[in-house]
Amino acid sequence: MEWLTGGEALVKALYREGVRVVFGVPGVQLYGALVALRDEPGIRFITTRHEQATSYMADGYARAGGDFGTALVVPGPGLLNAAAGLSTAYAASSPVLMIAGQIPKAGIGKNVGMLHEVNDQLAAIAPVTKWRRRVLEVEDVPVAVRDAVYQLRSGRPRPVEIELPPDTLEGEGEVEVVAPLRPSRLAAPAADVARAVALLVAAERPVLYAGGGVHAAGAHDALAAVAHHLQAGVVQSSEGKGAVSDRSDLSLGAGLWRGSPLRQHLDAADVVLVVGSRLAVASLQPAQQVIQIDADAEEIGRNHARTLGLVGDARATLELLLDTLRSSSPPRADASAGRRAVVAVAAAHDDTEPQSSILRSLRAGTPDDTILIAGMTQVGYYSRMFWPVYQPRTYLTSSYSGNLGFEYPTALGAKVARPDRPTVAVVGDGGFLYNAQELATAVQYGINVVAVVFNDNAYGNVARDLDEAYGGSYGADLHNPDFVRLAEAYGAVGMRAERPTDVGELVAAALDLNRPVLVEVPVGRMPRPSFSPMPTAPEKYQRQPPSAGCGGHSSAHQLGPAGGPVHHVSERPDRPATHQAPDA
Ligand SMILES: Cc1ncc(C[n+]2csc(CCOP(=O)(O)OP(=O)(O)O)c2C)c(N)n1
Ligand SMILES: [Mg+2]
Repeated sequence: MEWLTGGEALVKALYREGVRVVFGVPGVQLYGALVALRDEPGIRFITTRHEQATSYMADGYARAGGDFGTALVVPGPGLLNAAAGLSTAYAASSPVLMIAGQIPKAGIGKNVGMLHEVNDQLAAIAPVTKWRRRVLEVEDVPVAVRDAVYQLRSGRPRPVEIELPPDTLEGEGEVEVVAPLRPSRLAAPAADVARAVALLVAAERPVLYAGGGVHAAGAHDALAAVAHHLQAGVVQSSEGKGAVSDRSDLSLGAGLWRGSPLRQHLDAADVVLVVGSRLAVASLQPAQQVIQIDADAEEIGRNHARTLGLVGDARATLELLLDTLRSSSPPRADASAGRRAVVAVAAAHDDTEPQSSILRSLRAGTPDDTILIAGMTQVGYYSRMFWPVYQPRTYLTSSYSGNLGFEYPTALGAKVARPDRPTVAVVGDGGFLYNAQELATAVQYGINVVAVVFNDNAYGNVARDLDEAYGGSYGADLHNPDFVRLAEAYGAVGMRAERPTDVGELVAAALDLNRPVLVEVPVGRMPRPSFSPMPTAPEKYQRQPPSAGCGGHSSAHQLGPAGGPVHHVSERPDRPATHQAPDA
């Protein structure tokens, strides 16, 4: 037992749980925590310029680094400012510990109008957190931290929040800084695994489908071993990219747009082993047998009826499945030639310009272990299909949350977690100005991210949709600063590409500088890739027929999971077009 303030108890508990970095914006309700952080040399506090960046950075830190990320914000508007990042972390199943202030204890729930009061802020953030707790007594602080971290490390990783009033943070008491709980990451029940193995052994054309849960569980090696034993290729969702290296012949890539070679290959499967994905966009056929490994029992069968659920940790479950598989059947004969053929035919569709050449240039200019933040911009959307990923946790999206603006701060958080890895944010002019002020944070703390800003002076995606489908753009033109001078004004390095395809060379040079760099790439409007369906406007707005080369997609408003112009949507009328978010 120690005699501590609530703030000291908080910081000691955080340290004991392994927290070494906190992203935050201070304020009066947080002074008790802030001074305790000041006096704890083992934790780095990174002050951002807007609360939005605290949660985005914590998310990037978590997903790139593999441990949870921690943020600290004032109550009310501070927490609400940070909610967009929680939304992304929630969608991407990313473990973020949000620590929020509160108004003084006596005022909570009275709605009298105290500074930063948002009455019932627990309810305000409930939809973007998996667990929340208000802590009122100093003595309860360490247990709250322990329980919050237990939530982050057990089951499905998603954001959690604890909130503490200023009088709790500044009050004193006898406190025990309790030991962390180490949740055991259990495999699914052996009987279920045995049933799954029987299905897989009997399968004629098994395919694996990897989602973000593979990264969350660190299930990469077990996944590859199962795929190898079965000689089954691994299809990846955007979140699952990197589950298997795209240098491996086991990877079939992520190009699941309608009619794609990969889609045909997946359609031909009789059994699909799904790991850590809710199958929001896979659109499997009703007759296909799915085996779904997921830490979250609620995800089992959510998007596909014929599902055998294996509820458990993906890594532990795949390891058990592998053992059972190896003892029930010999490895299958090499089928790599067939997989290579699928990949080759898919690669031939990588032909939309300038996106294709830009991505090739960028990939050539970035080492294999580069972390790419795939932004809500044309090149970002295109990367979901065609950016090869070679290492786990090196490709981050905003998942189905689809947040514009997440790109740069998420990249900064990733770089804080992995300073050894080149980190590149692919972002549009629109998205960059959501968080351009974090250039100051990058310079202040030496977070050497390269932001590649594709500048078309527009919310280009919106402009194109409205022009092509709704009879004319509106509200999508942007006036921008001089990006090179903007970067320089912050003390970062600014570069401008003469031609879009110079981007790879510039980024390589930028990475060599090992400084915060902004590379502006002036671009024009980019064509809609053939795999990306056009939204269908009400008839009265369709003054012109959809322009040619748009893939001929029709009917329903077919949109992607992450809010980009998307991909892998239902291609048959008999399949419901669910989980589709707007293009823009
Ligand atoms: C938080 C949020 N607000 C709005 C949108 C809608 N939206 C999607 S793409 C887009 C335009 C993006 O513009 P930019 O970053 O310049 O990329 P571009 O489409 O021009 O390549 C908008 C406004 C969104 N996805 N997220
Ligand atoms: Mg733009």
